[in-house]
Amino acid sequence: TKTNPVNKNQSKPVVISTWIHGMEANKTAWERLKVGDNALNAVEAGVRVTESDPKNRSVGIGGNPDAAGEVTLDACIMNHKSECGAVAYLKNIENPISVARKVMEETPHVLLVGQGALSFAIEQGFEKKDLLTEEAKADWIKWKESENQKKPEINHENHDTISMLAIDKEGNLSGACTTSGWAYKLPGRVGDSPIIGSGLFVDNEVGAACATGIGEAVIRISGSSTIVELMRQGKSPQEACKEAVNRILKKHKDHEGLQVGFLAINKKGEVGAYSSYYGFNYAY
Ligand code: SD4
Repeated sequence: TKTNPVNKNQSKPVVISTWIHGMEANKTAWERLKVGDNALNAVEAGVRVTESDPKNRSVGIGGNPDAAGEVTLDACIMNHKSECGAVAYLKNIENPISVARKVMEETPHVLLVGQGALSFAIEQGFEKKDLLTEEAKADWIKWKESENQKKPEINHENHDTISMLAIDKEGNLSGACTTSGWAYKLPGRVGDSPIIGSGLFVDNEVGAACATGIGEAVIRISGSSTIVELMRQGKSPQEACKEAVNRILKKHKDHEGLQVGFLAINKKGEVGAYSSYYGFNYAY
């Protein structure tokens, strides 16, 4: 869209998130925001809803596994003070976003991965769980037996990370991003979603942005921080998202299956979104 109709009556607080599952997640975030809770608590509570939904096949429990049949999760969170935390290649924990928040609040680090992230989560009291549901396992077995087994599955419909941005009553911004990543990815692969600046970026002076889609493409232009910088230079959230998508398209010869989508919000609570494929939607 050229002009975003939701901006006409923009006011604070506001919460936006990627895809249709964002409706349920936003509801929970909104419960917090409307009573004056801060944006950080809102985005964490919001995306936890999607992580804990076993029917969602690309986030948290029930997420699609990697090529070896293991569910490995990536997530990050960032607040209005530019504090951030992230986990990558995390197994057996239903709500990686809350582990990411603990990394931010309880350690001097930003990103913990793999076994270290899991040990940290357990130390922090998170419960170990089997994340591979029967449905996800059955589909993985089908994929393994299929002819295109060798290449990871590219399909713009199977990318549905939840990324969420919020501005609270005080005008402070926060964001969260969480995913099981690219279905049947190579074991060890990490995408954009836990990478601060790629899957998510917040600068409380300017705005915030987040991504969904093929992480490799988002990382190549440092997607979310690029959008925030474009807004700093005066672009609207919508214009900034569009420029980021166009930059990605320019850098790839083959656009087949190249789904990337961005959301952005500025300090006024104006929002924007843009994607390389039709059919991208978000919840406001
Ligand atoms: C990734 N960006 O791991 C994630 C996948 C995704 O919607 O966004 N799915 O590359």
